[in-house]
Amino acid sequence: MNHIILSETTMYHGTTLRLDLIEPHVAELCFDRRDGPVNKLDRTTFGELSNALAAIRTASHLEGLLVSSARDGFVVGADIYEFAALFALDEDALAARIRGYTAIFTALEDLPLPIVSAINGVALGGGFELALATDYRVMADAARVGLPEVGLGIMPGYGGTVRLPRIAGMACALDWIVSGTQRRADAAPDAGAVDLVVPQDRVRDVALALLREAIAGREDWRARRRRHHQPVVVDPAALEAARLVTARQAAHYPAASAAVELMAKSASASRDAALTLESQAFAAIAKSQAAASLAGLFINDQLLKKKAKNDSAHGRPVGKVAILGAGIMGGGIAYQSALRGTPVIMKDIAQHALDIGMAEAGKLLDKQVAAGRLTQAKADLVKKTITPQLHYDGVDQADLVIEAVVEDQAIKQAVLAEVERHCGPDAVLASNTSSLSITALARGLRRPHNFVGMHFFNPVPAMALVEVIRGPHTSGEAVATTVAYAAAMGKTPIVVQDCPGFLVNRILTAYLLGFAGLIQDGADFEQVDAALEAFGWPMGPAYLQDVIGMDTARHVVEIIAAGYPDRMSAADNPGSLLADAGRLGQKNGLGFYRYETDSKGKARKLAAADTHALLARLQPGGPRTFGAAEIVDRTMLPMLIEAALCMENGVVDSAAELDMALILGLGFPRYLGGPLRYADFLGMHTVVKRCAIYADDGALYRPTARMIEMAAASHTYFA
Ligand code: 3H9
Repeated sequence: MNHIILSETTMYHGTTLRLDLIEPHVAELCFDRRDGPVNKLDRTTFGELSNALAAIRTASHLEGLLVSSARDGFVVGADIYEFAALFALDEDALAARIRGYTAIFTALEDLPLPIVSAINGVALGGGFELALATDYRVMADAARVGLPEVGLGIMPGYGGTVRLPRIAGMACALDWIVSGTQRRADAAPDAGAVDLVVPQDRVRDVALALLREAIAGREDWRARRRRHHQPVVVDPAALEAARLVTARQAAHYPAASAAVELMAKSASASRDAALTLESQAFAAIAKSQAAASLAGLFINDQLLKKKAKNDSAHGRPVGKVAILGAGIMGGGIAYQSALRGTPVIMKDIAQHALDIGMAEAGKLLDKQVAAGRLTQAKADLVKKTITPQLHYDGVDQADLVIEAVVEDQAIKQAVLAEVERHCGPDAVLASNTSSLSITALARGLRRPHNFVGMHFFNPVPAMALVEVIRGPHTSGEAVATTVAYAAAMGKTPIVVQDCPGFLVNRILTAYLLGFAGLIQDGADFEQVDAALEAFGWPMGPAYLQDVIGMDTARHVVEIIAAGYPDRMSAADNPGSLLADAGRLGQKNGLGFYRYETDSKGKARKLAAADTHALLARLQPGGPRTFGAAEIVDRTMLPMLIEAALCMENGVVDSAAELDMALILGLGFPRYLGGPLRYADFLGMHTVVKRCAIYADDGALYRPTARMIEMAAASHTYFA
């Protein structure tokens, strides 16, 4: 039942917007979604917008229209939750649907009266495209505008590629659309995309005043509107630059490149013809793998945010933290915690380790200052909230204690048992381990219910993921407290059950063993790296092990493989062979590759002449050439199987969390959306069929019974 009382001035009222007569000849179209947190352009909104426009057209006394929002933001864009169903339409039907929506914006644009948008908050994607269909845009100083579509694997579809170049010029439009970045108020007017920037509380008044000027004829709104119909002046240099930038990514992320070509093609077209071309190009791009995956990642990310928020409500507040074990890792954790406002005690048994930890925190703060993100005074204050010490004083006041000593079970157990005696009875005790069993580490603790794993990824400030590992005795409150603290640090926590390798390293190990098998069968590691980098990994598996450090990578592979002896074996692991030869990767300048430090202090990767000869020891059959498709399958299939097993074993709660963990923790190619979405994209039937090709290569390629069932029933992980 609708409880809204319609006043005499209400011309139209929907659930997402309303139209009111605010002056005798002026109407206000106000976006005010009542069933959700933000104004967005979904099917309902377009229907209601269409109705509101019809009401305006029948009101012949109207002389001007104000477009505004009653929510904190303006309009956040198209409803991303509708994309899966929308993009499932066949390409022609999708193009027609989108063209239908753009026709509604065109109907707004063509109203025979001046129109001003009052952009009070974020106006992104379709939200900004809505504002571009009006004659003037007044923006709040705190608002942000932009066309972020390429970040979702798509291009603007509601007129952005048509109106922005006609209003602000081709160079601006290419820059905004290709980069996808959100623009603050200081950048928007210079670019010509908005007309005025004013304080937040003045936006509506100033927009209304501007509208009155236009109605009075002191603003030539008709001349401005004519620009929407003029051809775009092609800027060859900007076009060439945009082509160069987008070509590099086009294989996996085709949207930006397609948008550039579309704008080149439609520059001379009439507005309506250009809009038709845009709908067609949009529909083609919406069918890409990146479009499905990246929209999926947005939704996954929202789910994780919600879970962390929920945990924050159930966890204990964390006002102070203690870290045991300084060094680079401890220093990184201390920096991140202090930067986000939680003071830290950093305790170690060695002064030089404390010095390294403080130097690391200081270096990271200096970087923030140099980048203009922190003032020196604020950085100094943050640093003061990190207390390095060799004793346990004050640890009893910490709400959460993170053990970050060397990755050795006996040492960790001893340190944990000792620190537990110094902790408050309710303090959460967390171990930062990448591979040791939380169940085993909890043995010997007096309060195992307070004990949890907290696996930070290296380097801590750069890596968003934190695996929060629940042991058999860990309480819900300890998990919730750790999740909330990790989120407060600005990290993305994902809760996993204790098992060898937890989630990310377990799945990584399956991939590295697939790599090891290829090498044993004679593959050239450089070709494997090249094929997997072309497939979308930031670095191939050989290079990755060099970066991780061969000793660390080897330790992880050996421990985790030992945990799954039925399908994993670390025998003849190339990483172990190189580690035995003292080739630790980047850290000592030689691994699979050789490294030289360039003038900027960065490690430069070079070929190491003798690696092939060394690896030949693992290749009884001699060298063999593999095609890229086989290299991809032999490394990716073990990953997909391990991911499926993690789901089946309940290591993680949902497919969304598993995929996000791999994207954030491992740099899994985003255009694939994560291992499970990739399995969905291939179809489980195809995954199982491809596994059969490698059945002779061992249990690493044996799909689970559930996978076979899913293949038979055409089931997917994501709806
Ligand atoms: C587009 O427009 C394409 C067109 O050209 C053509 C299409 C055919 N859809 O992040 P928050 C929800 S592409 C649905 O927590 P913040 C979000 O789920 C689109 N829902 O807050 C959450 O809901 P809940 C271009 C959306 O302050 C709530 O809003 N637009 C959307 O940290 C608050 O979000 C974008 O890419 C959406 N588009 O950040 C904008 N946006 O409370 C993507 C937000 O129920 N969104 N929600 O969990 C963002 O960048 C951020 O959410 C925003 C707010 C900056 C808006």
